[in-house]
Amino acid sequence: MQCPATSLVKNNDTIAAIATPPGRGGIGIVRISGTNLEQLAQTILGKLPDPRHAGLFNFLDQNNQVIDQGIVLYFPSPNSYTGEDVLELHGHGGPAVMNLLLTRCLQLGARLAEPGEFTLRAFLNEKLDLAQAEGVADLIEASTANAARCAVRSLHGEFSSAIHQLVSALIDLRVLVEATLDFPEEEIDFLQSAHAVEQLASIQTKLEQVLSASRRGNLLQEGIKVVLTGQPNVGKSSLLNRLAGDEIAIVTEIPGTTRDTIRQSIEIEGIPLHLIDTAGLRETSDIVEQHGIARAYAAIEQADLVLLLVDGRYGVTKEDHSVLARLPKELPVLTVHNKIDLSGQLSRIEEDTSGTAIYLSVKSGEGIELLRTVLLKTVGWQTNIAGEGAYMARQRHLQALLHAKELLKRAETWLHTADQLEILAEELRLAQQALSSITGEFTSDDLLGEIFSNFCIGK
Ligand SMILES: Nc1nc2c(ncn2[C@@H]2O[C@H](COP(=O)(O)OP(=O)(O)OP(=O)(O)O)[C@@H](O)[C@H]2O)c(=O)[nH]1
Ligand SMILES: [Mg+2]
Repeated sequence: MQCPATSLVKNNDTIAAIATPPGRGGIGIVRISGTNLEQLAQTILGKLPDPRHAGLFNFLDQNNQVIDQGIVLYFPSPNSYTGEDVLELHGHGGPAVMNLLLTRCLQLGARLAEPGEFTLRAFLNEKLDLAQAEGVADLIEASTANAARCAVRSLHGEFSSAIHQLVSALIDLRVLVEATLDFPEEEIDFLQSAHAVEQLASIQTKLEQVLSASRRGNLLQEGIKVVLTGQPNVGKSSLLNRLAGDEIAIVTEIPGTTRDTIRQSIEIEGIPLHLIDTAGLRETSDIVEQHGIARAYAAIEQADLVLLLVDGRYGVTKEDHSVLARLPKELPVLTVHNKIDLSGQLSRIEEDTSGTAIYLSVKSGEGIELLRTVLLKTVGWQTNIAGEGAYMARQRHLQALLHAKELLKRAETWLHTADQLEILAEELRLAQQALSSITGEFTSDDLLGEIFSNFCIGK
């Protein structure tokens, strides 16, 4: 659901929502935010609660009948989550009582909050920057302990502060370059004596560190798509089942068993891997199988990593070579020599110029642990540092960081030649803008709408 564009404008009407999940629970919370909640609080509670003190109150309907009794927290502006007055009514967590409470708030002039609208207000009132606001949503969404730790780091502003440090170093360099523009005769000396080249190199090194921490965090959040491909009957579906620990795909000794793509998500050390089993690749006149093979190639187009399975008894055949030739050039490929129980080989990893090969038996399980380790290594996950220091970066953050990296690379060329200083100044300005988009200083309303509409209601 998309946030209406109007809610991106700083609104000060009163919003209310049930902040706890639907269903029954010990406690349910109705949360209200607005510029002046005194009247509403007094009407529902009979008196104004003390700020930031838990108090026991009756929650009253329009006839002064008690809807529920519970704890109330009142945070007057500006010391609240949204920066406005915030009132939390902690009642009993049943759908009927929660709806009665919410309806009462709406009768008193509140409007139902849009998804993420409380956090949007916090952002617009500068309680949080955009990366922190995204950290809130990512923390709620986190499905592993590692992901939760990363998200909380973003929420506490560690990611934002790394970005701010980069931006501030970049501003220093920009000031220098812009000043040099005013004295063109002395430009080389001026930049040299101010160590401009060193300043830029140090920014690039820091950016590289942030990028690497962000990539690791992004892996934790989004995981990677791994496509299993190869000739029919080599054991692709068997491997999917083995890694998933369940009989997901049909396995038979008949070549051409799998027709459709079969998707299953698993986790290795908290990293989500989205496995996609596909139809065996071969020349065929069977129309259903042809469709399956087309889907297999379509899945490969979307893959982050391909496992090319081969029968260990025959190794990489000329058919496999023609499959390899069709794969996108940049796509990492692991060759898996399966069925070593039949070929009599030992489980092992071999690395050469053509890439990494792993020998295993899906049937006996020998070499499967090795495969798990290699999978993590291939996606850049360093087990020893795991989630330490990783930032819960989203795709848009990675793109902004990569864009800034490219602009700085271009700036480097101009700086070394001390030529075309106007262009250099412009590259630096754009790099700063790219970085600032992460924390929300340069962000379009459309993007804000998209980000906040993906929150749950009540947050
Ligand atoms: N001996 C042995 N047999 C295996 C091994 N892995 C899979 N098989 C057998 O090989 C046959 C084919 O396995 P599948 O997993 O269906 O192969 P596939 O690559 O998915 O085949 P298609 O779906 O036809 O493309 C089955 O009979 C499996 O039991 C293995 O490591 N050792
Ligand atoms: Mg199969």
